[in-house]
Amino acid sequence: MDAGVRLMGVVNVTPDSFSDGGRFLDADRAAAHARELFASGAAILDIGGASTRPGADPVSVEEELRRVAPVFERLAAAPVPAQLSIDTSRVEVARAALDSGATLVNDVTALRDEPELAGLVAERRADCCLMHMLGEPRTMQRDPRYGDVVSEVKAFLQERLAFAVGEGVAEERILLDPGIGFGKTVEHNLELLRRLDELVELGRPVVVGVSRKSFLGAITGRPVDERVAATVAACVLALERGATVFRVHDVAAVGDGLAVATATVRPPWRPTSTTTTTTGTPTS
Ligand code: HH2
Repeated sequence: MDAGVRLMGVVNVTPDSFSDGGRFLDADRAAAHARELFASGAAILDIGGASTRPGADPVSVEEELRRVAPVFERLAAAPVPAQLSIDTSRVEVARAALDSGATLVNDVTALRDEPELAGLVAERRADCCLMHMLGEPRTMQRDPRYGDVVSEVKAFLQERLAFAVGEGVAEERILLDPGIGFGKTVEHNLELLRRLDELVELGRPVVVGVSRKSFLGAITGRPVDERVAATVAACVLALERGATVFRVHDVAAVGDGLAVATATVRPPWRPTSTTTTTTGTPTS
């Protein structure tokens, strides 16, 4: 796949995540799942101990740490050659993860919940993903409204980028994310995907997290465990509009979709050895 395109595999160490809650609450299972996602093609493993699904109640810092710290310890004991990301907005949780090998902090509050997190990211020279969210998870899906969703999300990300840089985070370490499903209607999500190129204009890599989300269910009528094809379609369109990092649960399927998409929209395509005959002709 194109060198700039990266899959970020989701490792939810939670009892209540919207699509896989409870499946990887045990640290051994979560670490094994992370390794499987890496084997399937994830360049980044995003480990989180607090659900941000609509309506989710916040968990304590102690509980969040109790969930994720053992997973980072297991991965540090037998390292995986992927970038480790901590999905948190808490300084204490981020610090523990950075101490155990994480080099990316994925903060869905874009350094608003605990602004001191910016200083930690700067000091550790970590990468940082800043995501847009309207409101907070408990209430964000109650009638979200925008004038123009794309310009508002863009202005927000621009302001958060400036904040992070002002706090000492190197600009080249920052990723931006429109926060699909975070205080947005189906139409808001679609408009953001349709006009993603406007966010790419901010000059930083754009991350998208469409994986299995409810707007895909609203369009296809499918339950959460049957949204892989819809996820692939949304990722392919996001790629075409300039996204480069894809936060997904179904790494292998999305990887195949993006491999075809990158070969098509970012030529030249080169055959891999397993799909070529001895004469160098692609087999199918
Ligand atoms: N979405 C979720 C969580 N973290 N981070 C970024 N940067 N972008 C996203 O779109 C994003 C995110 C929600 O998905 P999931 O982790 O599967 O569910 P839950 O929050 O219920 O654990």
